[in-house]
Amino acid sequence: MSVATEFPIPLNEYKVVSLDPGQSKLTDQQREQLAANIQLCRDAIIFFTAIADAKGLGGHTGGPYDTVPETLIMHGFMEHARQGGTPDVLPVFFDEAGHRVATQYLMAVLEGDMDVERLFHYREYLSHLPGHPEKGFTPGVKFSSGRLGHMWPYVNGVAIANPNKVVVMLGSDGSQMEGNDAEAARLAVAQGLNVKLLIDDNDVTIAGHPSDYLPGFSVADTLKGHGLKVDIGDGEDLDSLYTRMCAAVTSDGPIALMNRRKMCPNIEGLEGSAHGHDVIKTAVAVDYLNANGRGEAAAYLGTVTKGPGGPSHQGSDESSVGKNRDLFGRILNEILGGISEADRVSSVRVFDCDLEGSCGLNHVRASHPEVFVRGGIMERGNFSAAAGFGYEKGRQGIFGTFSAFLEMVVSEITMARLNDSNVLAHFSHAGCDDMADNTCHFGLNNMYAANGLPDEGKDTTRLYFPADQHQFRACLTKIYNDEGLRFIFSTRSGVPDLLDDAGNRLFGDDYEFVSGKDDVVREGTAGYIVSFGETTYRALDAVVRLKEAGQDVGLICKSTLNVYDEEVMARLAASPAVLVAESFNVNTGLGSRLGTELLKRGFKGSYNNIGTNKEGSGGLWQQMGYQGIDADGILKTMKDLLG
Ligand SMILES: Cc1ncc(C[n+]2csc(CCOP(=O)(O)OP(=O)(O)O)c2C)c(N)n1
Repeated sequence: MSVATEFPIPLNEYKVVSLDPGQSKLTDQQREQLAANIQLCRDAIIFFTAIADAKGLGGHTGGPYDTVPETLIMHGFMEHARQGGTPDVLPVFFDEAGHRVATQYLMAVLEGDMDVERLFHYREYLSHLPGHPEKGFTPGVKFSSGRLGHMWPYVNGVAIANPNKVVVMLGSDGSQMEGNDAEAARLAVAQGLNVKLLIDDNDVTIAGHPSDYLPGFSVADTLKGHGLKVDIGDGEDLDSLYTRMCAAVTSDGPIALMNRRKMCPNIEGLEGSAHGHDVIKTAVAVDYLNANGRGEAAAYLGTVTKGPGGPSHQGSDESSVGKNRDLFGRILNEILGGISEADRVSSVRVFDCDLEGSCGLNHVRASHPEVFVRGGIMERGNFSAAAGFGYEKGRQGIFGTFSAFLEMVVSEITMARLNDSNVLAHFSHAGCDDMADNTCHFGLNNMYAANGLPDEGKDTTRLYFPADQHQFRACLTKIYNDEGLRFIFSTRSGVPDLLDDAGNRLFGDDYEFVSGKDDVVREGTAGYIVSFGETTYRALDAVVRLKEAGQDVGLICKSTLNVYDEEVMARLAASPAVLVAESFNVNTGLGSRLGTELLKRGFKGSYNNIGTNKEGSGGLWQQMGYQGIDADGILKTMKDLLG
């Protein structure tokens, strides 16, 4: 059986249609082949993204499905250029919405850079098909993308470097909310760059429809305001899409084609729905594939089972797992519920950046819409708005997004601090645990939030990364009323309850969180591991096993990351060995600082710090082991340290 026929969508039937943009009308034959290609590719995207759903790996279907027509027309223009036709088109499908990575994997197969079988393994551990495109990591993938608003400015530079080529970028209405895109528009216009934007204007992002939550916002009018040429049309009308794309590619200078369509056109149950943004549910995909004559693909989906679960751990209760990122919103609701409505409205605003449910803010939107701001995908502006709301004593802005995007607001944090603002910021998806989205979505540099000057103790900025749901609750409740900038971190993954030596909850009902105080999880004479967040229960498993093997290693849970608990520091400074185990960047995390602080306090022992140290592996819980920061990795490093 040939390679192509083993994949149940016959991608070997794809025939690239060489398209001369100088001919602005499709011939009947071109139209027929193009339409067949579009259907084939859309079916393939449905199929292989649904495999990831069946395996529990998440992903995105609607975005790449939507943009197939413009992608394949571009493919035709690129083919024409490849055969020596004009204009010359850079053969890269730059995409500012990196979650639409399925497009890149599909095109890599159609271009012959990747075997079609690889598509069975989208987002799987070690498959090299991560949730966002990573240059050089996947055969045929020519750029990295995944943080919205980061690609157009970059593409401008590519266009400046390639003055004789047309450079194309797939755009999205979500990505266009980011301020970077406004900056990029101005540069593209001022420099007359030959950049062509194909914007999927489907009125859908994660949290809903931009026309509902950002009324007044129009991508087309925004871009026109920057002086950009804009052409609005129906993305599903193949003839007019083709004619508009020909005009764009054959005229000089920048232009944005607004390709309007409902999300997931012709997918029953998803068309026009915000759920179309996510991975298609296997059952919906089965119905779609059957309805489109792809019975074999539908049948295959029925055979796919969930991927393997992770290892078990000693020292924690895996029957009681807390999802702290979700709990954030639930606990916040409890706190808000205890404040009178008038005080709530005058003293609190909660700013979402389109990730609502991912950071628990959906609960606040449901219960307290009076203080909820649906901010759109505008982290920098929303963080500053939260800080501005918390400009006066007695008021605070609450903010939520993924930890990866903390890197975007570092400068805003500085200005918020210099304005004595009160902000409570929740950055979920810290570290790398459970992150098939892979490297660009890892939350590694969270310590950048502690970017102030000590100034004789005046800086009240605090960073917190609680280790289980009970510590998270105690922490959030306690710090809610504090002043200044407070950052609280959680992971995508759930975390089990930590247990003491006797098997009782470590953070029991009587536990009181004290900012800046570390918790001694286990005492040890041979050395200590210092950990926090989701790495703590893994470190505890290592400690239990080390003790069993006769090495009396202790464990410190350091949930306040940027304040040193002098009692614990004295204990560590007197210890023969200290290992920091964390999922932050090994170069910028707690471990990169704690050694220095220990030396200042007379530490003479052995020291090491482990954390995320290489680009991701795809998959879920496997990411931690890949980085050497699962229980086995921590155990091995501690053993080596003890000698
Ligand atoms: C800087 C940044 N903020 C937030 C996200 C999380 N995120 C991923 S996709 C998405 C919504 C994107 O909407 P759109 O680009 O219109 O894509 P579509 O829903 O059409 O697939 C968000 C908020 C991100 N990837 N990057």
